[in-house]
Amino acid sequence: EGYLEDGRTGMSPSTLKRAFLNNLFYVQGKFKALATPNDYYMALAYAIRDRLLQRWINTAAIYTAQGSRTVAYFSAEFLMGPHLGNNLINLDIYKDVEKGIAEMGLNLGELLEQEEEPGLGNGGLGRLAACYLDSLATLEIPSLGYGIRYEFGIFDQEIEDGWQVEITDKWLRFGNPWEIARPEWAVEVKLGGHTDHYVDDHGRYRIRWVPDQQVTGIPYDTPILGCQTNTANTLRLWTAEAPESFNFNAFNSGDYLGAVYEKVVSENISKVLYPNDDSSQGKKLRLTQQYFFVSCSLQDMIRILVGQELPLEKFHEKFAVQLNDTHPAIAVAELMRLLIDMHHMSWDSAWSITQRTFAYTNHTLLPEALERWPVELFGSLLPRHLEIIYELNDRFLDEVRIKFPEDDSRLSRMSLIDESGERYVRMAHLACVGSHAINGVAALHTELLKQDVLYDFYQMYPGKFQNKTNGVTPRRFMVLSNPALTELVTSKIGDTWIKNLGELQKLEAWADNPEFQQQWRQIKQANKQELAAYIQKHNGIIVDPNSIFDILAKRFHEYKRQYLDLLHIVTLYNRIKANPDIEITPRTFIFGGKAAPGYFMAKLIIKLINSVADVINRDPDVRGRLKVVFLKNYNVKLAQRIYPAADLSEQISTAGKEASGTGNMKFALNGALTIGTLDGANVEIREEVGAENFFLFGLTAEQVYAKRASGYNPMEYYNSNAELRLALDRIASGFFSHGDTELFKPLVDSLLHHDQYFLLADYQSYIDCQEQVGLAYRDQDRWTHMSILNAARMGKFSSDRSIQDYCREIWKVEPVTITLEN
Ligand code: 26V
Repeated sequence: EGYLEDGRTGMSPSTLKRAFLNNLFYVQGKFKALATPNDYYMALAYAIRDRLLQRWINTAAIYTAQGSRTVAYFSAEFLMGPHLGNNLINLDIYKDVEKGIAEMGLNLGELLEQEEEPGLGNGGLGRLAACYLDSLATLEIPSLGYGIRYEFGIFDQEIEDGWQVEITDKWLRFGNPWEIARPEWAVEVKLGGHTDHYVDDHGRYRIRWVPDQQVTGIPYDTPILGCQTNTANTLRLWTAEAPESFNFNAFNSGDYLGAVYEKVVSENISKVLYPNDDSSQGKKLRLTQQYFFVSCSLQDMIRILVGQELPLEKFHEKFAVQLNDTHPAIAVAELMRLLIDMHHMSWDSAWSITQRTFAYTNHTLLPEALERWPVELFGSLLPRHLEIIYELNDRFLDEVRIKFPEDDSRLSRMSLIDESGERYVRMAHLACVGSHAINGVAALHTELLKQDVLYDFYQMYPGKFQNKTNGVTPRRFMVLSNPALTELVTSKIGDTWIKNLGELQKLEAWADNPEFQQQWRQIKQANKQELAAYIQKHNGIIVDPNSIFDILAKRFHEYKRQYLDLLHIVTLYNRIKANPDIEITPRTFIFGGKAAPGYFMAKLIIKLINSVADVINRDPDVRGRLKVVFLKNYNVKLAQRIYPAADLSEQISTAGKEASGTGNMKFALNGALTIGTLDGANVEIREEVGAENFFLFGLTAEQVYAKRASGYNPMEYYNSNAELRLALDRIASGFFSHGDTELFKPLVDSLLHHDQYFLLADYQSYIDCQEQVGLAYRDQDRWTHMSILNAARMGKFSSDRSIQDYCREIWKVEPVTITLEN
């Protein structure tokens, strides 16, 4: 004793406390009497950041010294969620810090609430990228996440008169303690203009891109700490700025306003995240964003390679690049351009390196979400890349001709350019041709890719196709968000399950133990009470924690069928109205999720949920048996409150439409039972937990295809099903809209006349299945048994498993152990 720990690395409670108070004084410039909750949050964040920096610097030093093979995860979205709590968990000091903070008369939970979450993603795809970074660091895999530092992330959702209203997400307004700007590693990105073909001094034929605009990319780095390891990897996000010298001094001297305008235009590139997750609208700014971050990242990787004195020919040995959907697929053409035009490599060498570098993950089967860019727009922004893509296409179609002679329709189906009408560049085709591996995100999804969306590419390159079922990190979605359950589990099976989720299986031995069941139930009950308090505070609605918490939380989209859940609610309500004494297992229906701002039907469904809630929640006939709640602004923070409190997880997409789903995994990990279709990862979840522990309903993907092919007529279901008719008629009648029969007409009509997503076909099966849910819940021992088994059998759905599969089967990369020398 007597030894004073270093104030910036020491982990003992007294050192942490000293660091916290130091930061309050020297960073925030406050003392306790004047400090706001945000000052306290900042003081703690900087104390934790110091601990991360030590690990981060050691990690970087070791990777550099060893020249380690590195994964580069390219993603237009990283939906990270708040950092502070997660870093406390991964540093394994959550409890100590909570205690120390309490000793100073403060509450850690309140400080954590202060953090504005970086919402730099729309939903599943962006959150998956965040889970993968957590697992890469935990598994000690050298890796970089590359993306865009949007100044405004996904909009904040307000509800006004039942309608969604979008508010700008100003997540940076109080500063961001988790990032460090690295202006010394800025890169230049060219845009627009034309190409010049010329002969150089050595008589070689060359091509030069003469752009009409240039922007600077500034990297901002955030450390990504692994769980109980010294590894701290990097998330590197790019901000666009106007360059000092382009057009400004040279062309605009004297034109101050013109120069400032150029600056504004440049900085627009990283201004805002596109909030659509359903359709590619062909907006030039979106393509500019994609090219901007991809070009910055590839140039950065070349800088790293050269810095380690490795030749460009080893690019693919140093880096494995994963393309998170087609958003970064322009990387295929950009790497070719950099290698050929900038570094004078031959086409064939460059192509071999490119194909060996990239792998592509597909995340959607929806045809409207497949990205394609009008050729003219593409060429006006990226003239050189368009040339490269044409050349690639010529060579690729020659290959197709050799493998499948005399098959013109195949050539036009597979071409990188869609020439059936207006001409488009097909980004998924570019990604397939430029990658050595192509994967779907759940077993069923990969099968459907092979049979349908990418059928021709599967025939051409069967060896490229693989499945990598998604996973989620148990650190954020169990240890951090459900501390009571974590403690109970750990008291029975030790804590190694946190990094080896398969060990949860040991809980099966306790599934019928009455005392364990009782503890399990009490924890769920307490979590439900916490969510009930949140609901009362934010919605002013009192809900019964003894009722089934039946939750649907995800982006709003017709294929996800929030509307089907609503038809069930209206059906139960109609039964009560017809027979006020009917026995119904009490339920609280909870919805959360955002709709794309331009998605009319999705927004109308939100309005309908709120309208139904208004009527049901105050109808005395219901006598508290049903409550309907719409929680506004569903984001990572709110999700962490929701999963631990769920009894029933709604995973009810039309079979064949949801690529995987990941919320389904987070709910089940926290002991919710699933009601779901055979879609995405639901199929594998049901396989793992056992059919008897899963509420299955609805048509299979195959049956949906067959029905569509043979001519589906939703009106037949309406005419032959009295309860369904009553539910739809009630909505149409104006009952939920103060007599207005026009308001919800588009919703009712879309079901009766099109029903693209087969709600009416699945209605009765869903209602019957929900009846079984209600009955099962009445037998609490049986329900608890099922709940325990669901959690115990989630081992497969850890993102650690997914990442291990990617490492072994696609990336061929090994862990590197980090020791703390400094
Ligand atoms: C798509 C698009 C389409 C073009 C315009 C902009 C834009 C922005 C984002 C997206 C993302 C849609 C893809 C997506 O989020 N897919 C989801 O990926 C999850 C992770 O693999 C998966 O669990 C979900 O089932 C799938 O819908």
